[in-house]
Amino acid sequence: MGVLDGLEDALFVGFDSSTQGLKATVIDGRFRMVHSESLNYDTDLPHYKTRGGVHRHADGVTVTSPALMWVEALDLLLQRMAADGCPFNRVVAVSGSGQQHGSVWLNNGALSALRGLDPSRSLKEQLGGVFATPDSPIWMDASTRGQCRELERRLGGAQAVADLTGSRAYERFTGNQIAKMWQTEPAVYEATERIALVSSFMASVLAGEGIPIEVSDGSGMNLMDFRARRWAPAALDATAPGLGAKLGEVVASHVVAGKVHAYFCARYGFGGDVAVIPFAGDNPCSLAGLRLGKEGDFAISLGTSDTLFASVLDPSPSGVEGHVFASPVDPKAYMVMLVRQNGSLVREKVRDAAAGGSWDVFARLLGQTAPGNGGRIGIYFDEPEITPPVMKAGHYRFGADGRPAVSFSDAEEVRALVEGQFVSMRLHAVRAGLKPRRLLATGGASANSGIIRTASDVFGVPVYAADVTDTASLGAAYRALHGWVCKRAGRFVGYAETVSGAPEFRKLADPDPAANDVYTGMLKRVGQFEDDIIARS
Ligand code: XUL
Repeated sequence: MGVLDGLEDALFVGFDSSTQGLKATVIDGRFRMVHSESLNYDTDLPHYKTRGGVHRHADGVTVTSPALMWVEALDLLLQRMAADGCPFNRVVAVSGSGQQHGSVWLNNGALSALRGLDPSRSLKEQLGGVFATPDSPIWMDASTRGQCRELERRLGGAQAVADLTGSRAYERFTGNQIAKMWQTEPAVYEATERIALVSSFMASVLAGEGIPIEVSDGSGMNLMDFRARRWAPAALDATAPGLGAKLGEVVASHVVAGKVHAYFCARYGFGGDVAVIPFAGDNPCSLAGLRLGKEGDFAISLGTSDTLFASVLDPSPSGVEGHVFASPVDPKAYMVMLVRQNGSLVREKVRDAAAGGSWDVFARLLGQTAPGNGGRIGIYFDEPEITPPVMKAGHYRFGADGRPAVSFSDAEEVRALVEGQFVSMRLHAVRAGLKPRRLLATGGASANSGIIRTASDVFGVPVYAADVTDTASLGAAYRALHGWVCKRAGRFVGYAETVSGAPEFRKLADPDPAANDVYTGMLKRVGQFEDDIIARS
């Protein structure tokens, strides 16, 4: 019997609680897309007054989102899906994806409020009072530099933190955010019974109980022993007192962790026994959506942040850059990843300034210049950057002679931006020992052929794409299916075996060797310019 036999009509939902909005993708047991729906926080829930789904604080480094907005979004999204006739009664399992690192601070009454959800009142009405702080620190927050240095000092240096937790201390990683909360707002810390991630929080709302933090998302906290897949006592102790009890256990990715609460059955028509598979981070879910497994297969995700990631069996974490997470689909594998924070927001800004807001004009401008941009190089940061670690925003332009340039023509600017982003990504991939042999593109910008061509030329490898650009919610739906298949079989079933019938990828671009040589020649210069910028920031 095949692992999917009998599941033709069963449905699997993948939610994606991203920085900007909430989505859901519904597939059947034959990988057919049955339904999808999305909403945008800024425009659909304008009363939270977010921009890009976040609140940027006046200090320039603190970034939070209102946790209640995520709750209200869930009701709104499900209402829209129900109104569109989504057959919730056929759903057998749900899972989800959440922006990584963001934390939700639940107070003493929260778990009982979740258990007692009443279908005659909205989630917003019932869960408004469950937060020890209404403002959840999110991944764009860069305010914990001091806490990072302290963690590295306590654990024996950056490499020691990476060897234990998979990454050196990073500002956005949840443990450092927790240390800051304990130090600066001890009353909030004391009032907190449970610290959830965005992923485990959304799962907990759906299940009406505390769903644990899943191993791949738990790897983004600087708190978990990423090989043992449990909290590292030394990291907990170095972060805040009594932290283990506030975090709960870590849970494997593919198990049934709860069932959808009666609230959602009564309001939206879910059946009475729908499995909740632990929600994971957005990048781990994208890895699942792209079914990454083969040696040398890398994903390049071009979204709010740009990330490069792959599945590996034998990782060596770096104390300088990059992350290693427990895999969300294989209890014996790992995920390696680089993050560049200044991704699509910078591309959109340059598109607005140089191309009148049009991607078509942007593509035409890109076509007007040759690879290498006549020696011009641009490095653009609108936010503090993660890779390379730059604290101060700024646009840096350099002429062919290596001297700072005040401005570029529109065509030069567009090429400098796209080349600068990918050459930097390749540079840091090389430094982290990552060697892509093919790239699978995902995220909004993967639909842009000029950008994809440049990625292929810079890395010197072919680029492929899935049919959907949102592989995080698709991956969450695949993970719901995988969890269900494992439960039904009563054993761990390989992920590759489970998703082998999913649609093939399409080739988008093959690299041009001459252009690739030009980019290889640029690596050193870009590295030097970045090092100068880091030294000044
Ligand atoms: C990953 C990271 C971002 C967020 C975006 O470490 O910080 O990619 O996950 O949602």
